[in-house]
Amino acid sequence: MALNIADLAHYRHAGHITVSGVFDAAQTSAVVADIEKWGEEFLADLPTAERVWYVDGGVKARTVLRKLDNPHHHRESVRQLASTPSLVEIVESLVGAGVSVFFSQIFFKPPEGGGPKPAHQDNFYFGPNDLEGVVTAWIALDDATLENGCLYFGEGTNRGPVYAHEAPADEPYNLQLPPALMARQPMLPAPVMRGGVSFHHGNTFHQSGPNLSTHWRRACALHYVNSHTLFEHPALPYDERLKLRIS
Ligand SMILES: O=C(O)CCC(=O)C(=O)O
Repeated sequence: MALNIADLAHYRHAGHITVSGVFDAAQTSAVVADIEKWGEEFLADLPTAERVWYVDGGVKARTVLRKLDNPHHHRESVRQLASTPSLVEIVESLVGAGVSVFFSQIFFKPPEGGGPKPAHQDNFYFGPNDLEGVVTAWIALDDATLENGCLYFGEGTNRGPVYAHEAPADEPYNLQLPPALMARQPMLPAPVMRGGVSFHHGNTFHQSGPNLSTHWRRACALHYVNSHTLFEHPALPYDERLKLRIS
């Protein structure tokens, strides 16, 4: 499932590309079952002070997780996704051979109010020594649609700089691109069907809307680096000991 020359040219130009059908229904269902179980355990043990980081503020009727960090470290089901040869082949074609997962996240985006993720650049969060050495593989565990909060991208922003981000005073983790910059940046939706993967460059502006549907929009984001890329000046703490060599 390697990318062809036209696909690679599209990625270099637009800063992202979607590949359908990388995983089948059995694979996505197994991961969903596993992260649901993990999420219940995590929520039960979550200290009050950390709830604001992990609980979705948009869903008022019940307590539900917004995200979980480093599933590649905690869950065998996600390690299997991360080392799937067809996925790794694409990742290597984008950043070069010899890749590792440096960080990963489950985004739950629950039905009936799951909150939006404001526009940001992963390379501001990660501060890599090589801006070209980071690619995110965003795996759709459910269909991601306009209604349930698919990703939106700023076409070609991968070819621009990394901008300073700002965060609301009470949400220091929620770093985002300044509103004045976003006012002049069109963002285009990129729906992905379950089992498809959206790959984006670390500089590419991206965001997601709220979940206005009655369906989950769960996804697993694997942040890969090539063999010489490190998070040298990260904006938030990332634990390098959790880096997982894949190839
Ligand atoms: O899934 C989302 O809503 C946000 C994803 C994201 O920011 C990422 O994968 O880098």
